[in-house]
Amino acid sequence: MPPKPTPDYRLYYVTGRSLLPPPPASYTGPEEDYYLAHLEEALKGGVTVVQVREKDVDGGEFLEVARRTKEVCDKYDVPLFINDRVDVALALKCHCHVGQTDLPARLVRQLLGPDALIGVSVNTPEEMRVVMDEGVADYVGVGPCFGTQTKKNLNPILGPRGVRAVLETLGESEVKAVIIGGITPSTIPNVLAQTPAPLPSGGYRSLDGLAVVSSIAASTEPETAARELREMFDRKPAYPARSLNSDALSAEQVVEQAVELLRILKDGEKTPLVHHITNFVVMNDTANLTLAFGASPIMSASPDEAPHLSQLISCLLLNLGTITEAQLNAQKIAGAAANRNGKPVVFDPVGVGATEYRKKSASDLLNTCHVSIIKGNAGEIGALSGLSEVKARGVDSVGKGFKDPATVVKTLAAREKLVVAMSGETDYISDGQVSFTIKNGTFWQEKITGSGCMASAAVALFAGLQHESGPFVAAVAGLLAINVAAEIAATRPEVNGPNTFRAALIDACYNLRPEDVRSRAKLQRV
Ligand code: 3NM
Ligand code: MG
Repeated sequence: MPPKPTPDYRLYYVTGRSLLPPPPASYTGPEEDYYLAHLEEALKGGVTVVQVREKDVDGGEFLEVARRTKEVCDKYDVPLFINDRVDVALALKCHCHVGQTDLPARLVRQLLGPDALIGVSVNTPEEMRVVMDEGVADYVGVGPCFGTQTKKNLNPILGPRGVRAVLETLGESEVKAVIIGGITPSTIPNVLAQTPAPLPSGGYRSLDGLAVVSSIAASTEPETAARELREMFDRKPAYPARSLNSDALSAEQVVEQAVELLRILKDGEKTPLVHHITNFVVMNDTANLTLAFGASPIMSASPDEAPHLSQLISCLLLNLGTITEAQLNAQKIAGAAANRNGKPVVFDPVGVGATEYRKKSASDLLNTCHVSIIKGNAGEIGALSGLSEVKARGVDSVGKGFKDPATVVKTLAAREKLVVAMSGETDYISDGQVSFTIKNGTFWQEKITGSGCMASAAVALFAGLQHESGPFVAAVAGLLAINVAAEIAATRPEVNGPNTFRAALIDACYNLRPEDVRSRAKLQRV
């Protein structure tokens, strides 16, 4: 065997002969060889690694398929792995991939020697830890990320955030990692946005490649399919998801940018259309508030119109307040469509700490779509962070808050690669690099229901401006606007209880001037 290569794992094609389409009219060779022609097209399109995976054939046929596959791969100088069958790998001097229930990697290494590449499937951080301790594998296949029809006896589905937990364990190890299970052009953007794991050093551990079966095997145009997958992987976004232009930005500069966003709204230069899929408690207030600021609300919870709507809207707001299975489904469809159409998604995980069901729903949602801004109270942000310092009661958080709130929001923002805004007496906002506080607002906001949801609606409409200043400034602008409006409303002579305050708040949003925000903003960098 030649010395061990250092492959490029960017596009890892696992073959699946049973998924091949019928040969096209232009193909004139023997039907049983169409597999090889199809493979060659995929290699032309940019496949960088191949694995022969044959689950239902005897050794003789496996050997023959693998031998002919190797001839094609050699022509393109692409390494070939044999799934499971160490004997076939040995006979053909190929590399080998084993699952958790196949021969142990250590034995495979003994059999194949030091120059073979060995890959192992992992499904959990614990399995990842074992692979690292053994020190035998060159790469791991992490999955299944999503549900797939391609494999029987599938392990639990990880979602991109479960894959990220495995990458976190992998850390700065030299073992490479590819993701597998339901990887298609529509899932890749989310996978690339969600999987990189923050490292203690400040960087990120990202995937080394995408592994697919059906996205190539079932394609009638394997070259085009492979090219698209490769291009999508190569275009992977930078981390953290950019928000601030410079981390030297001062509070004064951020306030000026927020003031400018409010001016754009108030001058009617832009009228963002915000799609709310929200709870029935706050729906009327948040719709009125959106309108009062100069934006337009659309309150649709229909999964059927969400894909079409997502072409028209400026921002999608998802709120967990009175979530049901049907609404969660609509939110997932709308979220994925918003990602595809490049529309920002704002998520308010209302009451996520209160029940297991809400926790699972939030996790489901964050695994299905990439969110730009999470806006929650201390209990909600704590629950998403996996902390129990602040408890939730119903949808309210109880207790004094975190010892170090700025670090909690910053850590969550860095992990999820988005902007986190935590509302409370003091608001905390972070993009994962820097954190700011806002100390505006009035005690009346705690006396009405849905003031947190109203703050999220404000954040969403500013995010809907899709201004070049980015999601961090949008989150700050939304929170400043609602809190300054609330302060002004509290000074109104007619306010003598929660209900008059609620009405005065909508009026104050309607009458809010950019200079009110400039003169009253209490924004600080922490
Ligand atoms: N291994 P598709 S999932 C071969 O989780 C395989 O280890 C998996 O097929 C794992 O790209 C899988 O068609 C099938 O979804 C992936
Ligand atoms: Mg196996």
